[in-house]
Amino acid sequence: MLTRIDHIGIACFDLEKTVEFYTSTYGFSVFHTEVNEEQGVREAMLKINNTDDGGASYLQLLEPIREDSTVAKWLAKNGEGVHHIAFGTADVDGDAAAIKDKGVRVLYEEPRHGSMGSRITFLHPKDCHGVLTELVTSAAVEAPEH
Ligand code: V0V
Ligand code: CO
Repeated sequence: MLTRIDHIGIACFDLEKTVEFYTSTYGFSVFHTEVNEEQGVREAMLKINNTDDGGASYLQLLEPIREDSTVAKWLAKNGEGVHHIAFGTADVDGDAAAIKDKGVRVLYEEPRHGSMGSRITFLHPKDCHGVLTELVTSAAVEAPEH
């Protein structure tokens, strides 16, 4: 079950400048930074609020680290802006399978490594009314048996 907005992914050309905007304009602070080699990004997570299921909601600021990364490709086409939304779930495997059964393309066979040790997968934007959609189980959650 999808229980919260985990994060909104925002693609940018310059991570430091974009972090500076979000911290100085709104007063958000950087909770975590990370390089994800597999996804071809470096990122800053700005925590917006805690949630009642023990998780939290973040802004995820993303800068590509390679020209062939999906975010670099998207930036070249669209410029900076909202790149994806991510829903939090205690069971990314189960929810991805159930959503796949409804005819939505799930991009990975198995969830991959995401921010802060989370497990993530993506749904194809063309099957989601133009929105690249990510499903996230945070590292703190024990995966249920399947
Ligand atoms: C592409 N399209 C999008 C889109 N990216 N539409 C909405 N939002 C996006 N972000 C559209 C694009 O305009 C095309 O539409 C069509 O999909 C095919 O796009 P493409 O440019 O030809 O690119 P593809 O097909 O090579 O790649 C698109 C997909 C790719 C979605 C398959 O971006 C992907 O695998 N994304 C998942 C991984 C990812 O994005 N990682 C970065 C975040 P038209 O022009 O044909 O109409 S990493 C992250 O979030 C982490 C680590 C985390 O949260 O922990
Ligand atoms: Co994300």
